[in-house]
Amino acid sequence: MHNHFHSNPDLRPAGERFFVRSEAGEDVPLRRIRLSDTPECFGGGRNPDFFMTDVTGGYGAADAGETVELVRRERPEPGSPTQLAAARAGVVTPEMAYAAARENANLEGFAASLSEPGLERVRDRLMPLLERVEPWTGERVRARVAARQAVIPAAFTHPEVEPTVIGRHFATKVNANVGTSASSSDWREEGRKMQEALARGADTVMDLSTGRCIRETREMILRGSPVPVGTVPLYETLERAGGDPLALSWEIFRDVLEDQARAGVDYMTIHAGLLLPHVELTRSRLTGIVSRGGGMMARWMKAFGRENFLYEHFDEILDIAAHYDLTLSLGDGLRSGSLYDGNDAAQFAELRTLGELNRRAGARDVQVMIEGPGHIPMPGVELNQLNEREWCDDAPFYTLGPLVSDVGAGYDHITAAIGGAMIAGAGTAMLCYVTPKEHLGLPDANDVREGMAAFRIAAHAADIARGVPGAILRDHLMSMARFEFRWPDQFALAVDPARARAFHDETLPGAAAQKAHFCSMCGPKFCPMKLAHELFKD
Ligand code: IRN
Ligand code: FE2
Repeated sequence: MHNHFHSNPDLRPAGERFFVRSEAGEDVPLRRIRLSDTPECFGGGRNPDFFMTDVTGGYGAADAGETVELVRRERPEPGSPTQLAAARAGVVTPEMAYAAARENANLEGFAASLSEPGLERVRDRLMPLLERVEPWTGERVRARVAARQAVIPAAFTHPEVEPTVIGRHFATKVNANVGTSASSSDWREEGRKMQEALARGADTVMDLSTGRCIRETREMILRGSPVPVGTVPLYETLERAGGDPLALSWEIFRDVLEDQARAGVDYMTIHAGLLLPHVELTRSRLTGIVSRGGGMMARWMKAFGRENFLYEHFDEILDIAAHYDLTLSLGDGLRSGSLYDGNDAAQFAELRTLGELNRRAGARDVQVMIEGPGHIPMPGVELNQLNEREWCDDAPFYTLGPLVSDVGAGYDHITAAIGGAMIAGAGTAMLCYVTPKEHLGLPDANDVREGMAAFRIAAHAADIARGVPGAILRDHLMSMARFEFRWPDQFALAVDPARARAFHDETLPGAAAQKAHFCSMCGPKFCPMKLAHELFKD
């Protein structure tokens, strides 16, 4: 099968493509945003270039309508040492070097740009922020991977992948889910959603297809995604079992696992921590089991009175994971689906089991992330991160929100981004986005855009809380642009530049408005920023 991905100028992030060289000699894409000069009336002077991670692969560089084929890089043979095995042996892999260069994106070139002439005013303000910063190196990434505090999901079978590192010491990552359901009509639409997610900065994508054409959809996403791709293999297992949870079996699951790993999937959600005794704990819940994978496993276990076959065969799962360097994302089949059920006995019993499975995976050099909730009232959010760190030995935590209220229907990207910002501020490594369609229907491309914006904001707020080097620079540059009425710079630095520009131009269109010292919120006479400039004039 051949895929044709066309680049779309509407889906191009701000700035221009810029490459840095990793320690291993690979070109790592960043985006460079050039800012305009400060107007003379505000003292004049230049402004530094700003750099950002670029996850758009071939799409971000190609001309409009051009067909894009992703770069395919050399990958180690299946059976080679995993990233974890290499890290433990003291080897800095090209993937670690690549990921380090990406983590330095905000800082790359910034100091150099700041030291150019004409930047004195900006330099006085921002240089102190760069003084204590220690850039990432391949070696520093290696140490975190070896300590199992970070993972680099990059299967040996996925040549298109541009490696990234996930862990609480690094910038908070955001995953976007795409994929068909039985009620969606066109699986090719998922390719468009993937591009939308990348344009808005998705660090990984998961293909959660459950509808027809599961394999075609996955193949399209794998060959078109420059970021790590995740799946939930239980979904295809159910499809192969004819849609009947009672027909699920270890044998079918194992075949799906092999097939998906061979196809290039970088990480997989494995619902192995939900045990038979845990199922009983959900009887008194308000919303039972809301995980799709968890729900089918529980149905199978209860019907046969048998233990979870993913738990029973976990060692065999580890064999396959070690062979392909498949990162396991240990699933939270018992995450809470309502505030009422938040942090209950079932949820935490499963989390303790995930800790045990994490240790077993570590003994086999298999990389692990731990999945987390769910719906949790605000005062209970942080406890999840604290328990995870203690019970799962500081393995990267990957959460779905959590949603801090159950009444957000139509706006659940907001309830989830609130909890996401809180938990990532406390150390969660990756947030699974939630779209406005959550609980209501399958998201379309516009929902992907909204969900990504909400979660990029949550992740960024958390990065500032965690003191991720350079994260706050973008805010300071934005504020300078705002105070100096540099409208195009404000658009370029915004989370969704096209949205910012469109909203501004809606009421004040035209070239003159791009320089006006006010917007339509207050008008020319009432703008407080304009007045503030006059405050210290004499
Ligand atoms: C993330 C954290 N907890 C759950 N997730 C995501 O939810 C997971 O990565 C995957 O995208 C989806 C799995 O859902 P079920 O099968 O557990 O509902
Ligand atoms: Fe929910």
